[in-house]
This record gives sequence, structure tokens and C-alpha cells, in this order.
Amino acid sequence: MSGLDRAKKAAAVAAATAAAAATALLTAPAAVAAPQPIVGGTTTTTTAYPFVMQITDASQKQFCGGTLVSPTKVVTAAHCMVGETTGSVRVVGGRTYLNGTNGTVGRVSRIWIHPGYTGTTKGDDVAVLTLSTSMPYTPAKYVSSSQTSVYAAGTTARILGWGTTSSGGSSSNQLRTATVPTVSDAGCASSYGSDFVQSDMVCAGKTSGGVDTCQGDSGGPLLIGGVLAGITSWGEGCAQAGYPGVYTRLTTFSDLVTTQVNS
Ligand code: 4AZ
Repeated sequence: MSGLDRAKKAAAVAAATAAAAATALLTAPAAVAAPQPIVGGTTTTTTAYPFVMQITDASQKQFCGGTLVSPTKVVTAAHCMVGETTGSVRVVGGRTYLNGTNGTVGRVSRIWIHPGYTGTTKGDDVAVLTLSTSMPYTPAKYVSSSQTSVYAAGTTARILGWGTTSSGGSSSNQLRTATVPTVSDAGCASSYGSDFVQSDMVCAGKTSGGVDTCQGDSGGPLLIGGVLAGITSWGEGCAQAGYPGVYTRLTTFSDLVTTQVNS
């Protein structure tokens, strides 16, 4: 895994450490701005976005996001599934809060990881999970392979997740969402050089930074026009000016995903 992205498991440990450190600091300096959602957004619910799934370990501790695309299929990031087995993960739907016990816990009967996946900055960061039982939530539609114009620079995209609200910070107990503009491929290449694989990735974020996905948001949805168009994948830190978030360009993988959804 590249030094640019943050491994989700390491991020979870870092977040827990940061949370413990924060607990020790009972009096936060008043001048420090409160961390913002995802980074820079608002709280929302799985009622508003019923297709947003928590990907958890067997203890139901969230470590990534996912998107329900049929009653038994969940799209997530390949990097979320590396080292996982069908027995080691769960998919939790209908649970707005990380500390909730409501919703539906789905077991996984199959994990498909894109066979080309070797690391987030190499592309192919997509996986499809098959659930043992159906989720009673409305799935999201996802882009078809021909819909490449959805990524036109400046298009408003929506990000969602329970990830950290600042780089190296703690996760959000409540699902959060924000909107970010898509970035041109030239702009993203300027930021990331050869780590930006144009065929497989799309960037989104404000030039000034301040709004972004962060550790723990990986695998979750990037929606454009309410349709799943990207998967949270990687970036240099979170919400930094000049370093937009990088998302799996789902149009490239749409047909492969459909094969998995129908298998
Ligand atoms: C992560 O590790 C992660 N700012 C997700 C998104 C970004 C960076 C890291 C992009 O889950």
C-alpha cells in the first residue's frame, strides 16, 4: 500500500488512539474549531440514505463503508477487503450510529475483489460482497459504463460515511455527508502525478480543501445525481488544499460490477 493513502486498519487504530488522547484532554482549547463531518459536512441518517452500509468486523466494529446495489450485493473498495474472509466481515444496514444495535446485520457468503487490485494508487479499487440474506433497504442505482460525462469537472458529488472528521482524528458516531465538486483529470494529475490513474480514478474536492472523505470513509459512496458513481479510495491526508479525495471511477468497472451483481 502506498504511503499516500491511509490503510483502513491502521487508521482505525490511530483513531482509537486519538480518541483516547482526546478523552484525556478534558478541556479543549476554545479557539480550536470543532471538527466537521466526514471533513466539512453535516449529519444524516440511513433513513435518508438507506443504501449506505457499514462494513464491520465480526464484532460489528465499523472499518469501511459500502453501498447496497441489490438486495444481496454491496459495492465497496478492494482495499477494504484485503485480508478479509467471508467470516471476518459483516455488512450492517439501517444503522445511523456506530454505537447503535439496530438495523440489519448481514453475513457475507462471497467476496469478489477486482483481480487486478494491487494497491490504491494502482487502480482497480473495487470489490463486491454477496450477502447470505437480503437487506430490507432500497438499493442505489449505479452508473453504466457509458455514463462517463457524469464526472465533468465541477459537477456536484455527494460523499457519505462514518470516517474521521479530521486527518488522524476520531470517527463520527453518526453518519455524515457533504458535497464536493468533481475535479478535472488534468487537475487531479497535477496533484498526484502518476499515482492518479485516469482510467480508474476520479477526484473530487474544493480547491481550497476543507471538505473531504477521510479515514474510515473508504469503500463508501460518491453519488452524482443520486446515483453511485464512485467509491471512496484514497488521498493525501484529508481536506487539504490542492489534494482532492480520490474515488474509484465506477463507469470503468460498471460492467464488471454488473457481472458480479448477477452472479
Ligand atoms: C481512508 O483511509 C481514506 N481524503 C479515505 C479517503 C481519503 C483518505 C484516506 C481522502 O479511508
